Amino acid sequence: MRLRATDAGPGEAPAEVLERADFPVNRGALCGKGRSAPAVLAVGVRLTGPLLRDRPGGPLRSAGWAEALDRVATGLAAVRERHGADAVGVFGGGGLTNEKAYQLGKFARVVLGTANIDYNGRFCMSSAAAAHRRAFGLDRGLPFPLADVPHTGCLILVGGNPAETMPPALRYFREIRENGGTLIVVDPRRTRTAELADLHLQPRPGGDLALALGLLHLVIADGLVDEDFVAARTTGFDRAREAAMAHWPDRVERITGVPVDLLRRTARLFGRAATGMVLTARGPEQQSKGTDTVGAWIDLCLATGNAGRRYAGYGCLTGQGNGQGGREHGQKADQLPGYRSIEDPADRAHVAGVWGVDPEALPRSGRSAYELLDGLGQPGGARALLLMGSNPVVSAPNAAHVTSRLRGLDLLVVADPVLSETARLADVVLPVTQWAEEDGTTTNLEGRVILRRRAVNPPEGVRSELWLLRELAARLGVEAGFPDDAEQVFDELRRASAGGDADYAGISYRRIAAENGVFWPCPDAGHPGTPRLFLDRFATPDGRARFAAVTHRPAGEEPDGEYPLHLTTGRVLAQYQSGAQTRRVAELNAAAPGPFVELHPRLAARLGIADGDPVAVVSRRGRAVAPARVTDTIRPDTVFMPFHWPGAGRANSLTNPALDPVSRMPEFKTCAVRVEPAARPRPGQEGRPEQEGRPDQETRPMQEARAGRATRPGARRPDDTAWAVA
Ligand SMILES: Nc1nc2c(c(=O)[nH]1)N[C@H]1C(S)=C(S)[C@@H](COP(=O)(O)OP(=O)(O)OC[C@H]3O[C@@H](n4cnc5c(=O)[nH]c(N)nc54)[C@H](O)[C@@H]3O)O[C@H]1N2
Ligand SMILES: Nc1nc2c(c(=O)[nH]1)N[C@H]1C(S)=C(S)[C@@H](COP(=O)(O)OP(=O)(O)OC[C@H]3O[C@@H](n4cnc5c(=O)[nH]c(N)nc54)[C@H](O)[C@@H]3O)O[C@H]1N2
Ligand SMILES: [Mo]
Repeated sequence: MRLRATDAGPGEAPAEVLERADFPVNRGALCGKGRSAPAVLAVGVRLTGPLLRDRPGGPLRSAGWAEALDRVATGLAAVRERHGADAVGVFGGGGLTNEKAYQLGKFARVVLGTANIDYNGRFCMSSAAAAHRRAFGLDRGLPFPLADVPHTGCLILVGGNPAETMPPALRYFREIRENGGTLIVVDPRRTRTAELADLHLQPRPGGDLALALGLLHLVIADGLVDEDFVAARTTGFDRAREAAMAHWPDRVERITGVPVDLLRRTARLFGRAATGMVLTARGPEQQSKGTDTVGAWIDLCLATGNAGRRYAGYGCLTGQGNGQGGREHGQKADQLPGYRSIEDPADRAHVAGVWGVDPEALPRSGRSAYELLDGLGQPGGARALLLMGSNPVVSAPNAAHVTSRLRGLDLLVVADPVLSETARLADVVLPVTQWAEEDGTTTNLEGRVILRRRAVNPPEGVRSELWLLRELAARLGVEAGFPDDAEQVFDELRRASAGGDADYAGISYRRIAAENGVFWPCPDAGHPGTPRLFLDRFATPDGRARFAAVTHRPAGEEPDGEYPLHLTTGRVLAQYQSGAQTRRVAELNAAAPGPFVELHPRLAARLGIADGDPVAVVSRRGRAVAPARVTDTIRPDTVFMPFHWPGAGRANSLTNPALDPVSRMPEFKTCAVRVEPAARPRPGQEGRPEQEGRPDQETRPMQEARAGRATRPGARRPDDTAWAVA
């Protein structure tokens, strides 16, 4: 994709997007959010200067950069002084470039000296990452290029809906069938992706672990195990076989709701295919057993010899713009750059050497994302938070609780291009540049490092994160080591990652530009990069892949008499994540104006609910109200809500923060709820974002943003804005 700068008036897109047919990953195709992306760069919806609050509960007012940064630096220093370094928390985002993620991690460890840094990627791919490392000794989303996908004989896509979440990649899934292969989709909903499949397995939310074990059971029973592969390239099969034996087909049908006949057909199609792939996305991963679930699907691949060879293997579909790179360079509590471990003495020494600090001075591993948020303002928890690239008021599990924790902080600092729901709660808001306005690299799900060059000028008054980290470091007494030039940061990142799992040492801006991206590991300038991993050996000490050998267990919360239904959550095509940006784009809002609750016609009839009626979804943590969308594409025992909206229809008012013991991933994909008819919220009353903030928070920049939105040509106000939060 390329951007062309245009002359833009207030509230207009400052650029247009040009598609690039020669780019190998998407072959030039973009989805609607990509094409409309310039609109979120538009001046009218952007913050154009820092905001700060003079007293708790007071209004946000405009401030200059020097005043805002002084306030942040003194505030952070005061908290550190009184409560210790770990009382300053940092929360990053998988949308940040590699350079920003790296610099934020370094800032936390070197300038603040805190162990408590984590990021929203914990809510995203952490279970797949943990399972990858456990099985293969290395975590890269795909061990092969995406372009290999159409050539596999049988693909099982578990809990992913690329038709809505990754449209540019959808053609690869279609091509499997055009090439004579089989596509099998596992999803409690018959999604647009499931419509494309040869087989659709529709398990209960949380059933994926049992399902994978049931398939492994059948593969073994049918004699479809690749004994040579298992003997030569794996360890631990005996225990995995034993675990699978306890998951016979009838039992798995009872747990998952998937008929035995479909289980058999799936096991045979996969086990007999010349090559097979399993790809997971958030469906099976965002569970309190996500790591084991992914492990069980990897076991199915290993048993059938589908790993470490061409057109076969396990992979995870990425989430955010820099979902892969964002988890490699030190935003994660337990990680240092290059995917090094913060607990490993040699790793600590290497990174401390690059940073010019004493290894002893580096903090240890801190709290994971939800635990960090849950502890805010509590004894032993952080009392100040620096937040960059996430909007947890909308996107964190158990969001009402998280919001009250954010309110209890001594100091909340939010860096964001727009006034998100979380920024509204902040004591200081720092307006920052975003993708098209700055140089930087990202790493895609294939491990391909990609360069984005600055294409347009940022609005007046906006600064880059690299700049503001440099300014804050200086105010906190660290003058060197925080350049604001992205390429300089990248060159340091290369050194910090050298010899690590995600080794970028041989990758330079020049090479990335010349080669359409470079795949890590790439240890030196002469190395070609590594598009396909594990062809000769896995990245474990003995070179063999490890079976997980796990057994089924229930979700953190299963339906019962009081809360008889499963709630699952996810995405729609036209909105992105917490919606902080896409809800500000008229074209996208017209396509997806507000939250809804999908429910099956049988369930709707039983509850006396018609399509479009307001319904309340109630869990042990809260209540959400949104219109019913009655559809037979969902299981009758399950309801679905997208999570893109704050206010009355916020799905995360309901979700369960039960955490996976390994990855610390919360259980976004299943909790127990009941559904009941509800009163329609009065227009303008419910679902408005102000509900999240203090009443006096309508700032001038916000009023301008609203005005800009309302008057933008083509801005259509959908009838049911009461639900939405345009
Ligand atoms: N339009 C759009 N695209 C996006 C995003 C966005 O917000 N909007 N976000 C990006 C990000 S960060 C991410 S992480 C990806 C996510 O991409 P996906 O993982 O494809 O998205 P989700 O909608 O969260 O979940 C996928 C599917 O999992 C199913 N599911 C729910 N519960 C279960 C379960 O228990 N088992 C199984 N097998 N399936 C289940 C849901 O019905 C849903 O269809 O999308 C990226 N792309
Ligand atoms: N119920 C439920 N909840 C979920 C999920 C689910 O499936 N169900 N999925 C989870 C997943 S996979 C994810 S990834 C999270 C995502 O949810 P969030 O972590 O909230 O991510 P975004 O909505 O992308 O928020 C990014 C914020 O950063 C800002 N931003 C964008 N670019 C930049 C930048 O360069 N710098 C800075 N400082 N800010 C920037 C945006 O304006 C926005 O306010 O949600 C999680 N929450
Ligand atoms: Mo994500």
